[in-house]
Amino acid sequence: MFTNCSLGHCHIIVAVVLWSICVDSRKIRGISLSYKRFYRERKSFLCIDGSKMIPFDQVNDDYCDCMDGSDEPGTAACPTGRFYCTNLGYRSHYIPSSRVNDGICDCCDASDEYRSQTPCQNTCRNLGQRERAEVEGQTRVLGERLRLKQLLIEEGVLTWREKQAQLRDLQRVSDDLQTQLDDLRKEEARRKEEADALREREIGARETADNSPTSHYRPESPISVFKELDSNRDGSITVDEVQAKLSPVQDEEHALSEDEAVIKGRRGVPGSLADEDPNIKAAVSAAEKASADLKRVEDAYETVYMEIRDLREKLSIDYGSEREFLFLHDQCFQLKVYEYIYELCPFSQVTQKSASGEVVSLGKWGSWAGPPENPYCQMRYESGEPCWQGPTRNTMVMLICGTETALRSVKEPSKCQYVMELQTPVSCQPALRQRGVHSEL
Ligand code: MAN
Repeated sequence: MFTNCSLGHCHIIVAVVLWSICVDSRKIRGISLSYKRFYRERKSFLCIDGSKMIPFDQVNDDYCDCMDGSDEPGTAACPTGRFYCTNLGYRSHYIPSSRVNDGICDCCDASDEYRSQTPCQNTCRNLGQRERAEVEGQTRVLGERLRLKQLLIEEGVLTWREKQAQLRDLQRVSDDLQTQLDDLRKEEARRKEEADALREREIGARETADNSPTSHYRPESPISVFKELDSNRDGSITVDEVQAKLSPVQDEEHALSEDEAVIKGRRGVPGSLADEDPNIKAAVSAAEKASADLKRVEDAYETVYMEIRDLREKLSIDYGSEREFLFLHDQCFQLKVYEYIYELCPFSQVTQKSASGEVVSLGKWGSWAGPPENPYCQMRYESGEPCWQGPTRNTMVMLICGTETALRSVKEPSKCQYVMELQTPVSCQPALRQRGVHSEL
């Protein structure tokens, strides 16, 4: 190409090339790709805010013409201007244009110090590599945490199903015990009635015998006599009680002997009839057995009832949209901070144990307390032990993402108001968008 040209022609070509490089570098410096369309070389340049039209060669001429600083993207001339660091291989960003050629390397590609004495190195490649490695590391860790989260969700689903099945079984046991209770109550009532009827019959027979003209003992009714004699109301009559009731006071001569007291006592004591009559004895022991059977089943029913109640209470708690927090139930986490040992039992309570061993409630499970878009990032525990001359103790638990599930920190930002951090993979969220390292050309 140059072989045929004269020296004069060559000078012109070199001048044109240098001019175009100069114009191009002036035009391009400090502009992002997306803004390039505003700086297409024409005769004139319209300030980006539309406020002014200037000749194009006044762009980046180190004199500020536009109010918005858009005519000087590559110089420090405009106070409101901003310089775009392309930073190929790393992240591009803007810096205030006052930092252009100020002797400090701001852009990692050194583009902001194009006319300064400072020898800036292009460090974008190294920075980019380091950042990519970091991002990869974080992505790997997050991936592992999300895998753990998935396992805990699956564990939660299984536990939930197990608990539901357990509840159904307990309900069946409870229904069965209820039926048994109905039968046993009837059985007990029947047996007692039988025993009472036999006793009444026997007592009636004895009263008839006692009403004979030779008898000087006139009981009103067996029960009232029993009550009369049973002075300490313990349900049994002792020889001393009979002697005390039937012997004239301070009259040694007419005092009842022990044998007389036993005989007289027996006449008014329905229970003791069983000792004499085998039929009554059998009926009483059948009634006692029915009572014991009933008591046994009542106890079993009570136990099952409590288990059902606890299980229902447990299943009524909100464990997250995928029941991902269910695994925290029945676990407790401790952390020692200064002289206190703090314990968080999720969905149950928070306590503070002092060096002296005193345990103070910092609140009972209240509710999820995160913002509407993420309610499961905070838990509120309320109505703990009242604080001396202060409020009731309350605790806010912040759930944060981490590999292990553990209590990470406890603070008391204001008196008797506690804030804890519970770390768990269940609180990890997939990254929406990683900040990518710039690859704009
Ligand atoms: C105890 C602890 C503290 C609390 C004070 C308030 O010492 O529960 O956390 O601040 O009581 O008197």
